[in-house]
Amino acid sequence: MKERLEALRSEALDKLQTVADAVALNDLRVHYLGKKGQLTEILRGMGSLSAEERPIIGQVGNEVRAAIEAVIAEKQTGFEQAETARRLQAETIDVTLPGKAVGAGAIHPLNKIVEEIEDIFIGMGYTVAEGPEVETDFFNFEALNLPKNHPARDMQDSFYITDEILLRTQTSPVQIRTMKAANGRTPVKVICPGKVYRRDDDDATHSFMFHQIEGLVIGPNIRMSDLKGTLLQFVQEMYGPQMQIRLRPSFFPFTEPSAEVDVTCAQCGGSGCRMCKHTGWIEILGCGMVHPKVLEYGGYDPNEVTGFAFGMGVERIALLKYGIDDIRHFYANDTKFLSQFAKI
Ligand code: 2NL
Repeated sequence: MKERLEALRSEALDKLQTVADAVALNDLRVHYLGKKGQLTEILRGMGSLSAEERPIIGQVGNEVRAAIEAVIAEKQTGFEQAETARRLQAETIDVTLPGKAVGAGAIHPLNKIVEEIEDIFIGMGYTVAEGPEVETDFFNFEALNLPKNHPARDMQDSFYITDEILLRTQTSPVQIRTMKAANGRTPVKVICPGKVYRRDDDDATHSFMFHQIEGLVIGPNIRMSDLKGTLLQFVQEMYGPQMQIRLRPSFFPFTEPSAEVDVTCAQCGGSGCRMCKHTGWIEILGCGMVHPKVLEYGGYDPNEVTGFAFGMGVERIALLKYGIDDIRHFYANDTKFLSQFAKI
């Protein structure tokens, strides 16, 4: 029996020398030392030994088990260290590699212009007001001195939802709402940015939806010179202190008198170029003194208070500022186009 035990030891130690991995190692452990393994199998024959032989064989059995276990433990440690080394190698992070850039979004160029304009007027004490894009005929036309069948309504073909409800064609209805909410109190100093809608065929300079910013000031003794000074301040903050403005007479049903405002051509500084058609001036907005009827619709007595108002198209300002040739770029959601303005 002793010979069988020693033969088992040398066979087990031989096999263990060439074991390839932890799985094979465990198979060998079960094969030699497991409950139904070779060692147990041999020792089961101890019952037939004499009382003198039994402890001797028992001791040899223990030595064989200890020898096999020792090599298994040694191999096990070896496999574990090799695995740790493999993982350390495989999972190495090169901390010197540049990080992956996160594709951060950016503010849309139109919204950026709106925010710049808002900031300038907030600096002059204005508040910003917003209102519904779906408006009633009253706020969009009637209260702006454009009664039904007024020929000026032809100027702006509109998207009607019912006879009385339409998509707003300017942001002026927000200003009428602001006047009514003020309940006759002065001063009112408000700017109203937002989307407006007109039934135009889209082309490089027209869109059925575009953005407008209108401004309104109401108070005792508000004069045209206040309007002119305010617009000059705005233009010089927006485009630079060297810029000048000029007012040309115009007509809007909701202002009297009315004017169109030109600003020094930024391209040529006023000397004349292709962009300003050799006039040195670029038109940027329309304005005027609020019509007495509009003051009345807003809840004011035109004998007590006066006011000025102005309106500008945001797309036009953006096209001029960035030298863009087609308004449709603003609505295409092309990130290659939009990302150009992320850092400006
Ligand atoms: C333009 C011209 C303008 C106004 C808008 C206005 C609003 C009220 C009363 C009187 Cl509540 N006027 N708005 C006045 C003059 C011109 O817009 O060319 N916009 C793109």
